[in-house]
Amino acid sequence: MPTHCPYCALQCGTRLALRDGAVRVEADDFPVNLGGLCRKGWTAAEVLTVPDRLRRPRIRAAGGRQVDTDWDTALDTVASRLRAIRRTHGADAVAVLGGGGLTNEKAYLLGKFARVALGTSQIDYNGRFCMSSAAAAGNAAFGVDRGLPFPVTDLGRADVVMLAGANVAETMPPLMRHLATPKLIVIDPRRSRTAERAALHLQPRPGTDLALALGLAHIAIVDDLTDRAYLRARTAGYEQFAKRALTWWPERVERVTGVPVRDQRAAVRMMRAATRAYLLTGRGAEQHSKGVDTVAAFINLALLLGLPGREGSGYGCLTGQGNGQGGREHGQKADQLPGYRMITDPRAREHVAGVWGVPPEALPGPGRGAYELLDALGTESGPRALLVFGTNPAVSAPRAGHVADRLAALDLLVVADFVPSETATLAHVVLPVTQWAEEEGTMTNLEGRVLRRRRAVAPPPGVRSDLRVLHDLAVRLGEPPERYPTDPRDVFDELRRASRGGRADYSGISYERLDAGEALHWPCPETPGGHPGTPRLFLDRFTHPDGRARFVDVDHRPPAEEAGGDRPLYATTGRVLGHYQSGAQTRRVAELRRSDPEPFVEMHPDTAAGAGLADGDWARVSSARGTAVARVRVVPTLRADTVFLPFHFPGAGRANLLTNPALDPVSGMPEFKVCAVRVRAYRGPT
Ligand SMILES: Nc1nc2c(c(=O)[nH]1)N[C@H]1C(S)=C(S)[C@@H](COP(=O)(O)OP(=O)(O)OC[C@H]3O[C@@H](n4cnc5c(=O)[nH]c(N)nc54)[C@H](O)[C@@H]3O)O[C@H]1N2
Ligand SMILES: Nc1nc2c(c(=O)[nH]1)N[C@H]1C(S)=C(S)[C@@H](COP(=O)(O)OP(=O)(O)OC[C@H]3O[C@@H](n4cnc5c(=O)[nH]c(N)nc54)[C@H](O)[C@@H]3O)O[C@H]1N2
Ligand code: SF4
Ligand SMILES: [Mo]
Repeated sequence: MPTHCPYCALQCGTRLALRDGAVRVEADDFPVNLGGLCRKGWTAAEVLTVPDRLRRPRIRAAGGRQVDTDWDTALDTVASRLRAIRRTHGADAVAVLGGGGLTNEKAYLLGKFARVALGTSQIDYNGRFCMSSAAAAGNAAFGVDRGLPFPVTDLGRADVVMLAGANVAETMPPLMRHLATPKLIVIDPRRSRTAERAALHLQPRPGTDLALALGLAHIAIVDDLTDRAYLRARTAGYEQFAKRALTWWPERVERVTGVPVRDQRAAVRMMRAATRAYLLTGRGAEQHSKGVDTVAAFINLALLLGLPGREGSGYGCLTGQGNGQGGREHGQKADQLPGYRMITDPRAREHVAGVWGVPPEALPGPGRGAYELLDALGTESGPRALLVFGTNPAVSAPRAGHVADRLAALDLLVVADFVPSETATLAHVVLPVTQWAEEEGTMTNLEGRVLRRRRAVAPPPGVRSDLRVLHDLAVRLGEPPERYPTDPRDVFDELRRASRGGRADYSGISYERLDAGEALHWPCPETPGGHPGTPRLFLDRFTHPDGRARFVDVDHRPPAEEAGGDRPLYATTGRVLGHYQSGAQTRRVAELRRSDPEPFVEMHPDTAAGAGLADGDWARVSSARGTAVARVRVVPTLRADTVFLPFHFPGAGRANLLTNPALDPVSGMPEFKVCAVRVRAYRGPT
């Protein structure tokens, strides 16, 4: 059975075989993975049958313990409490948090359920923590937000690829097959596994990429390395940005970032000398309180070099979650309706309300971004109830200790999941759902290509699909049953209509076409002959009405928190190969648990010695928010002013006990990638 890996946005092609009643994952020769998989993909089937798989709904009993219950009791309880909360506090007292791992169908129905069945404006999703900065910058520069506006197979023919804050050797290992030939320029404060493969590694202080990108732009302009014909023909706003870039001369940039002038020059020259070059950003550059401006500065650099919209070259952002791309198009984002329409646009409201069979005025307006939503839970003016589908914020949200307190302050927390995640264990009601290999649907990968997820095995008795859960709840809230279809194909057909004419137009895509093996990238409008989809955007024009890409005038600013005084170090956070996100899934897989069993903190030998620590010791890492306990890994190639913690571990090992919820003013992205900390030896129990 051909399908795709349940985890990241690469959506590697897999085949599921049944052997002795158990599902085995085999690699498929799909273009993005070329027969390769990472160890998370190989072991993904184990999550289907983990011993603590949720198989029955649970409800919190007197005394606080969760006990098994039946579906009717669970759903009746949720519906009656939601009705009561709504009656007393209004519709916005009920909130919804979705996820970028949900299929397109689930993301779509969740948005509709929130806006119509609950009538709430308070819905957002974990993509706020992931893609939101790149999305905002992409929209501003190009007029549309599709992570990669070209297929990943194009990368293999490049001469040079610059990766700003992306560690693809660990986060998308099979992508490295496409990066074997190009020379790599990697921008990362750590000598990551990707940086080890680079021809040139720039190692900035965390939180200074914006200055670095401005500095590289400065060199391109002053050394006459820009593509003037391209700038004239295809861009707008160059003059103003050029004035800004001129204030970021190389020595100033070296002082702010720590990147030597000669490396800055080498990077620009390598990019300019290439016939085919790509610039890609990852979360390292994006997860900052200035993430949008940082991505805009990198896009400006790409425009100076004439890369976007040119055959064989380009700019792209590496989308992270399995359906991180589709998840941001179908209306689970606070300000969005399906088809990547804006909820404040009267024409968009009219179109979508028409598909949903409700008057446009019945649709609520925009709600809060994910962190603001979590921060408001249980407060005077905030939501009293939260429904969670496909995210584990007790581990993955910034300032996680505070977020756990907010979750605990709710009158009602409902979590739909297939494992007892750290958030599910806090819930009043837990609803057990199906997972990838047990269900049908579609996902949109990092290239904007729509893929089919296929059912290979029957789900365990007693679990329901997310679509069914939404249907069952909506009906109990008084909605007509046919408004919430439970067959993914029916939901997709409605999604096609809702997206028609929007920026992310799926109306020409069907299960039949996908099942026939067609490679369909959105936009794919419905046309008489069958639109072929759009693997490469921007070759003729950008999506702005005048067809031009925009330079956005941005300036550097320091991170929200600088190291100094009794917190002399920068902490940054990210991923390791063996675990996925909050770890709710991968920490349950024996092989992955063995390879990465416990929280750790990477630090330079001098930093460790200064704190009286040696490799293998336990350390307390403390920020203004809290303290995380992690085992020391001494890494001589790391900057001495920086420590790194993966965020995959629960409890006292949560990196997010430290992180700063300073938000980007445009995207609402928190500053996951830099905060000030101190490190001390830990001598307590582990
Ligand atoms: N193994 C694994 N793979 C995954 C995931 C996972 O959890 N585990 N998650 C998926 C998801 S949702 C996402 S979003 C992607 C993320 O994929 P990536 O963006 O590649 O992942 P990160 O490890 O968060 O960050 C990348 C690098 O940024 C560096 N960095 C930290 N601070 C800075 C900075 O200030 N500037 C720069 N330039 N770099 C900095 C880190 O050292 C790190 O090596 O991965 C996807 N793939
Ligand atoms: N410090 C720090 N924190 C970070 C980041 C960082 O780099 N540093 N990165 C951020 C990023 S980029 C991301 S994407 C987030 C991710 O963080 P989370 O949103 O917490 O991601 P997951 O661990 O994938 O959580 C998904 C949960 O939903 C469940 N689930 C999976 N599929 C489904 C489904 O189809 N239906 C339902 N109902 N449940 C499902 C899983 O079992 C799991 O419990 O973390 C963010 N947090
Ligand atoms: S790279 Fe991503 S999609 Fe591919 S096997 Fe690994 S986790 Fe799955
Ligand atoms: Mo992500």
